[in-house]
Amino acid sequence: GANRAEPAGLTFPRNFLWGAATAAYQVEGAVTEDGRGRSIWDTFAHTPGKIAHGDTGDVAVNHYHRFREDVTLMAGLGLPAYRFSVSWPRVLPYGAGPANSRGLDHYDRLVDELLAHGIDPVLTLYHWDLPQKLEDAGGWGDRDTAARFAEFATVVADRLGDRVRWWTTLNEPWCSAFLGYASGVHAPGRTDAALSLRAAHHLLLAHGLGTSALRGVLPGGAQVSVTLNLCAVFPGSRTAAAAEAVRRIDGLANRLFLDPLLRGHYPDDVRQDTAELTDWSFVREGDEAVISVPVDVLGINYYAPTVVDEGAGEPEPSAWPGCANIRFLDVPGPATAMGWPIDAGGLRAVLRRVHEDYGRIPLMVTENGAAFEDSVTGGNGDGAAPVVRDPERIAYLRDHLAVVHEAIESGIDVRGYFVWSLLDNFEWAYGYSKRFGIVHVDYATQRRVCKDSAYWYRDVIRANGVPPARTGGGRGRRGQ
Ligand code: GBH
Repeated sequence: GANRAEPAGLTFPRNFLWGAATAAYQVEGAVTEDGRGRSIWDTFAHTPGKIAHGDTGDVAVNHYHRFREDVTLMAGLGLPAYRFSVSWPRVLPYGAGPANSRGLDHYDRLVDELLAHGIDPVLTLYHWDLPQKLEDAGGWGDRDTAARFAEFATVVADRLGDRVRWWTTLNEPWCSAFLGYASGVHAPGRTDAALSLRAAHHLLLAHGLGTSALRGVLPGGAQVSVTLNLCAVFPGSRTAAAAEAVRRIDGLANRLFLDPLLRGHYPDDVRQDTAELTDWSFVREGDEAVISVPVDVLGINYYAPTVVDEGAGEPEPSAWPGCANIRFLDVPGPATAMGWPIDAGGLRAVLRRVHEDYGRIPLMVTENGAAFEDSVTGGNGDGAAPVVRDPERIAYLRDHLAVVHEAIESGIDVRGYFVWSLLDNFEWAYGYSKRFGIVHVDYATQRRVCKDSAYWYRDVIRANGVPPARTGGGRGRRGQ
């Protein structure tokens, strides 16, 4: 029996899916190889002034060529699942038209390599790299892009559906729509608030058409999902104006996506809030039925809480259409290298909220993690093994996993958890300046070094649970 003086670890359900995540443009590199077309991120990253230090994804961490080494690394960490995304312009270089079999071959090899190591592939179709040709034709502002996405989904499912069980249509359509078309800090860098709302609708339509297309191709048992970056929105004061700010931001960040997906209609208040920007005529009869086609799982990405109040809004162009009188407050206390406050309570709020307001849909935390200023010590031919001490990341992961555990205990159906990210990588507008990996990458040499957090996570997976604070996580020290 357990010694009662010993602090208890947290044990997760059998079959809980542990993994780590990446996305194509952030890790692959090899952007001109094997017939790959250009994506909006190639164009954007090569536009001066868009990315910190002028970084691009041209080489990234060369995962396109190093995937075998990286799968070996995953196997060494005992990862049961790997979440990755497919580059649309590798598969359909011009967004439509004939598929590029050499592009598909890459994912075929990756999937086989994962399966050969007992790792479950968890595939995202769209993690932000729209073929440039489709952007030239109007991008997500154009309704046809949704139909093109369904064709892309069909091509990939035809090729990989016999081996991949977990499918996600879109990663974070909020980011694609509002960072891509409203604030312009992401590709394609448009700054048109009305267009961003059209884009959000066409992304959701793409999800619906894509899900139906997948259902037509995939065998029974396939799990289809969409991943949202849900916002834990808290009021900055106890005023009615703060509550109103919460309603508005919650509307744009969460309900604009959750309601059509899970209830079959857009929220009336969000339509009204944005009525000066658009008449919403881009939503056609039947679209909401297309969007609300059932999914098996809802993916949730969570990093940090948001606190809002009335006040001067974000500088224009803002990612929040119609929110010129809403202020985003700085949250006191510890923060990551992104400046994002650390508060696992936000994850608790998000999981509870979806459970309470949207019913019994199974959930999966498809991204959670933190950037810190990590550095390697040793390993320079001096006989000492290279190490990366990242106790803050271990603490972050432990706190957030404790919340996931608590949620499950309280009856919320959370099926899995993926750390963002397996590897340090191209952090979008921040380039290579921010490191989210549990594995460190030296960009000059492409050498991978597991951070302490990677070993800690390995022990979590092995135990199917979080050890009590202060034990575990030693670099390779615990039994193999
Ligand atoms: C995820 O995006 C991405 O899926 C992943 O590719 C990325 O590398 C990772 O997280 C780390 O960033 O200040 O108004 O923009 C997370 C994107 C960032 C979106 C924080 C919401 C805060 C609101 N999120 N952002 S705002």
